Amino acid sequence: MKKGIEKSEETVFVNPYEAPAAGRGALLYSAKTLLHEKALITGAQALRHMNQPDGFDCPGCAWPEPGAGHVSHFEFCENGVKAIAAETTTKRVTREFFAQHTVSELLTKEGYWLEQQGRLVEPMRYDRATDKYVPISWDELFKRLGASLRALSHPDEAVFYTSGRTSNEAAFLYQLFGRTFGTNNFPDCSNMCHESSGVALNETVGVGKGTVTLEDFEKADAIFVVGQNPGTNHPRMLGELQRAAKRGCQIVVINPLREKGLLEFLHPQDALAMVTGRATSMSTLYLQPKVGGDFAVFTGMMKIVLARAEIDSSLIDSKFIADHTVGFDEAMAQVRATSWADILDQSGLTRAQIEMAADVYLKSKGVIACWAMGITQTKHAVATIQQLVNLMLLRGNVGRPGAGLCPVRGHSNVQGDRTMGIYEKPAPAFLDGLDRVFGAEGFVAPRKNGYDVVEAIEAMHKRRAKVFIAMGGNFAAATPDSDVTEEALRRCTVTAHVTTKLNRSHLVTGEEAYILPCLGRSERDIRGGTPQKVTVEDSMSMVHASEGRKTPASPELMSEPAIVCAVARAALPDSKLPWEAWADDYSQLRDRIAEMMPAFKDFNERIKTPGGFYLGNTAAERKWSVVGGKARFTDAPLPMLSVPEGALRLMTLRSHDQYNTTIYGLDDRYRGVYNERRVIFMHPLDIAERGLESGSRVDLTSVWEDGARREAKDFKVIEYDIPRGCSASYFPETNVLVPLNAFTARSQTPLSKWIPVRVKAR
Ligand SMILES: Nc1nc2c(c(=O)[nH]1)N[C@H]1C(S)=C(S)[C@@H](COP(=O)(O)OP(=O)(O)OC[C@H]3O[C@@H](n4cnc5c(=O)[nH]c(N)nc54)[C@H](O)[C@@H]3O)O[C@H]1N2
Ligand SMILES: Nc1nc2c(c(=O)[nH]1)N[C@H]1C(S)=C(S)[C@@H](COP(=O)(O)OP(=O)(O)OC[C@H]3O[C@@H](n4cnc5c(=O)[nH]c(N)nc54)[C@H](O)[C@@H]3O)O[C@H]1N2
Ligand SMILES: [Mo]
Repeated sequence: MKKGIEKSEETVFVNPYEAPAAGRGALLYSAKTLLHEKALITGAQALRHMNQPDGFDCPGCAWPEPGAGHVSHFEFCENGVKAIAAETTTKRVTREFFAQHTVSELLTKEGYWLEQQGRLVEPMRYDRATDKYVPISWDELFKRLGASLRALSHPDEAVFYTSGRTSNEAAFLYQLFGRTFGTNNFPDCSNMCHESSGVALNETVGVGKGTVTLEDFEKADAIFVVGQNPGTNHPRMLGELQRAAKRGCQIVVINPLREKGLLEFLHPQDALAMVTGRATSMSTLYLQPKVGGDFAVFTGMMKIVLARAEIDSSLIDSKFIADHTVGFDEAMAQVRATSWADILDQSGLTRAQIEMAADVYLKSKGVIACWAMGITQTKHAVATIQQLVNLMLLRGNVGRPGAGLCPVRGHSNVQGDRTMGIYEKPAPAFLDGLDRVFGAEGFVAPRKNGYDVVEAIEAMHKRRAKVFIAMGGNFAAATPDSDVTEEALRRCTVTAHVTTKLNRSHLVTGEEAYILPCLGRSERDIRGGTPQKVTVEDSMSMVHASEGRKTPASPELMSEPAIVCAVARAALPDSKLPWEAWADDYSQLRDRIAEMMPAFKDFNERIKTPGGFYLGNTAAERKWSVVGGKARFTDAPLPMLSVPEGALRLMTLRSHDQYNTTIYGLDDRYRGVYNERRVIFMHPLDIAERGLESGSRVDLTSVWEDGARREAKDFKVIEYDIPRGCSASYFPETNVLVPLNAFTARSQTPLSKWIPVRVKAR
């Protein structure tokens, strides 16, 4: 925030970044990123194939690509470019590199530095005697890993983690292997991400996914963007919001921080706008509740809807409520019983502000509600999402054109991985399907639920789990309570990572540790003499093919599906499943998936359509797969949140230059932060109250009921337009502050957006 900001309760907002979001800045940064990665030629070539019908899927985020009929222009964003530059970099982590650095030495390096070293090129084994990674042949690696798995006294001693970039084919094979081995231990990044959305939506509308498609965005009269920063994290979504804003759709933002991308936007591919510099102003209304205050906001809005409906009963969709839902009376009794005093106290907003949001809601026929981590990682995330569902059901805003629920997913195939069975609590129907299709080959699915992320850490810490295998991701850096998590990994007998680039998790080794380097999305994958495709599913249930064209970073790299098949064969020498055939021809596997899941009927045929095919969504058709066959209103009371005296609510979020734990650069352009990451955004009065000033260096300690000391040192204070009592900082640096036992009720998602912290001058 600029100097001269008024230090009053009524903060005057000054834009930290003068130019509109995206625009020329985005183009300039894209070119700089490619140059920095020394990937200008290869990266630029790869980009030509990204998100094109015969190309590969952008590994950035899960926002859909424009579907069939729309795929004409070059649809990419600055952060997609960064993801591709990172993958197509010409830098390499060679055996010489590992010979020069001990693992202990590499552990002292920042994640940013590790990422900068380039692509991993050959399989490696950790040699404890020299504390170095040394080369190992693929054959020997699979043999050892297989033997370690077979040596376990129970299959549940193995943990199979998945990050969300993994393709449908690799994910399906991975879960089939794990379940053939005998366990449902499939923790995944979803456990830390949209798990709360899955739980909340499954219970209320019977499907754990969003109910809208891109077409609904073209028809909506209002879009609510709650707890989400699309300017950085889903830049292509800004295009949808811009088109919507231009045709008069109302955009309401609910976010404690003023996020640049949600205020105004310049499309980098809009030539006229680029020349004139004329941005689309995005939001009709920008509300800044306290961190964790959303439940109160939705409750207040519902109180207003109910009050107005007493005068004009057409304001609620009584027919929809009667025909399609249960629980309306109880839920509304709860809303009526909640006092305005509590709503205003918990939200930190005025009644007039909540009234404005309710006005937009009531005047709009079709409303879409979008949300992401600003809700899912808060203390009462599941109940809060369900309160939003209540609000939407009141006016029948689920299951009709231009309206619906839109949890905006993170990783590009995180939704597909779940569809493919990467889930520690698989639905019995899914397991029955596996038994039906693979039973003849001796497969029997284990029925006991497995570990999620938090439980997996606990199990490894207590040595109940011993072999940890990761399909991508950066488990050590992405999870809470970093010190505890790292100790848990170190107590394993084996840690093994299928990965493209070096990260901290590879350095936090079990007794034995392996690096299994794999192909990235943009790279050509030839198996059995034929180029192979994989498939992914986006945030709106569109499944499409992805085929890399680039020469692989090294001839030694294996594809993720082939690696899984090889590990499976090594661990299960007697398995009758055709691992070798699947490794060489993914279409044979797709035929089996089609046989198992009706939504994937004619799978191989349908991925030939540009843009792919829609999996369908029961809630979008107003078919409710909930017990009783109706959508459910829920009646949770308003949670009364507070933090100890003097503490601030800390939310940990992403800068513009990072992809989760991968740090591409040190700037957060839209928030006006350059060349540093250890910052904490605070309200001017909270700064003054602590005798600090803008630029002061501080240490952060979290306050949690277990009384353990958790500290993150040396952060710079930045004045920001954020409500009193709230603060923000980047992850993964602040993950040391998130206690392992601090998670959301029912979804067990770590409270990355709800950490009470004390801020002290150094
Ligand atoms: N470039 C880039 N793209 C990404 C990622 C990335 O790291 N970089 N990560 C990917 C992944 S895995 C995911 S899950 C998504 C994440 O996408 P987002 O959910 O947008 O990610 P965050 O940076 O965590 O931002 C959360 C937003 O929630 C707000 N917020 C925090 N607490 C609250 C609250 O209590 N209430 C409300 N209403 N708002 C709150 C914050 O101010 C912030 O604007 O992005 C995906 N895309
Ligand atoms: N405090 C705090 N913690 C958080 C969050 C937060 O907001 N705050 N957000 C949470 C969320 S939403 C998520 S999704 C998780 C993310 O958790 P993860 O998914 O575990 O972490 P990433 O940083 O996305 O993983 C990056 C690594 O994936 C590997 N990789 C990249 N591309 C490929 C590929 O094509 N194949 C393979 N095999 N590997 C690849 C690279 O080694 C890279 O270093 O973090 C969570 N942690
Ligand atoms: Mo995520």
